Amino acid sequence: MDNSLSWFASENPEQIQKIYSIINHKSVNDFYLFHNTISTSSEILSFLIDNNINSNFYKNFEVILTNEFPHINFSTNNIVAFMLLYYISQNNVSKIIVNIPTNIPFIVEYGIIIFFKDIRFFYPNLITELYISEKIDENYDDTVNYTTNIFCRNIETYKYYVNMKSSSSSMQNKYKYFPKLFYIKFSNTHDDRDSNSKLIIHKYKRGITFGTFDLFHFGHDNILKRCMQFCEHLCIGLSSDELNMKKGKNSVDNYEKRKEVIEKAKLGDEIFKEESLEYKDDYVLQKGAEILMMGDDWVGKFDWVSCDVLYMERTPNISTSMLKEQIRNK
Ligand code: C2G
Repeated sequence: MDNSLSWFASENPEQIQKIYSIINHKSVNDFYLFHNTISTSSEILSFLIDNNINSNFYKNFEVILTNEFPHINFSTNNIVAFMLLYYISQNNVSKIIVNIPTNIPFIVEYGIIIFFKDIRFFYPNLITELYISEKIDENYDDTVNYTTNIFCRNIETYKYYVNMKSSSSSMQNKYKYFPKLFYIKFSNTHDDRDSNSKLIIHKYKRGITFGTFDLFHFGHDNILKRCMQFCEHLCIGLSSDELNMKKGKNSVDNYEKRKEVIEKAKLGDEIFKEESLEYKDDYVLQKGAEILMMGDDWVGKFDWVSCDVLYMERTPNISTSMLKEQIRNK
């Protein structure tokens, strides 16, 4: 994640300065001019040369233009996107994070996300992430097709996108590549109290997750692997047989068996016994966890703990109860 470029984030002022200086390069004004006056790619090239625009830029444009990609519409925004693409190629950027805090001017909010399409075309593996507090303006709905991850800062927005995702198959492929969705609740224990400006830029050192993990299935495997992507050291609170009884979830496999399966699969770094749902914060503090991660069947339920909390989508079409049912019907 070290090459990540954080847009509007305060963590890496040097990178941000660099991007701003590219975008604010004086030639941007010239590009505005030619957007109105020039239409073909050869004219654009000669315009760039005539105006003695930084040769580094047009060298890069040349590659793009000689291939004559038909989908490119040379709007002002695309020219700025080219600059961004140039920056990405020169700096080996692997991820772009766009933060859309609330209460900032419309144009600044949305300026960058419309570039995601171009970025996806030239760098299909580059990760694009959006942090949002409310739903994206409908004019930019298309952006979801080119975003890898959406981090919602509140449950309402998260639920809005979950619904949109589940209905997207009936929307004539309008949203072909729907992003992965997260609800992130940043804790207020950080020095910086404005959660609007917080982003996940680096892996957390220590993370924690909880579960029964009975009749271990690929939904479990999937969530534990995703948890591991967010932290360097993952503690797994495996619910005790007694707690399962209390939850009315008598497990098929006992604690030792469930623990052994996770260990053998080499998922996580340590497993401990979860004795009560109410002790969440004690476990968080005991284990020094900076982030608690859960599937979204628990969305919003653990917002009260003293570390950041991340909820992610459950894997569809698989559950322990489904497997229990299948065993029963055999
Ligand atoms: N999970 C998932 N996809 C599935 C099934 C489960 O992502 N198809 C996730 C759940 O959201 C949860 C984790 O896998 O984060 C473990 O799920 P369970 O074993 O069902 O755990 P649960 O009984 O919900 O216990 O203190 C919290 C509890 O101990 C959680």
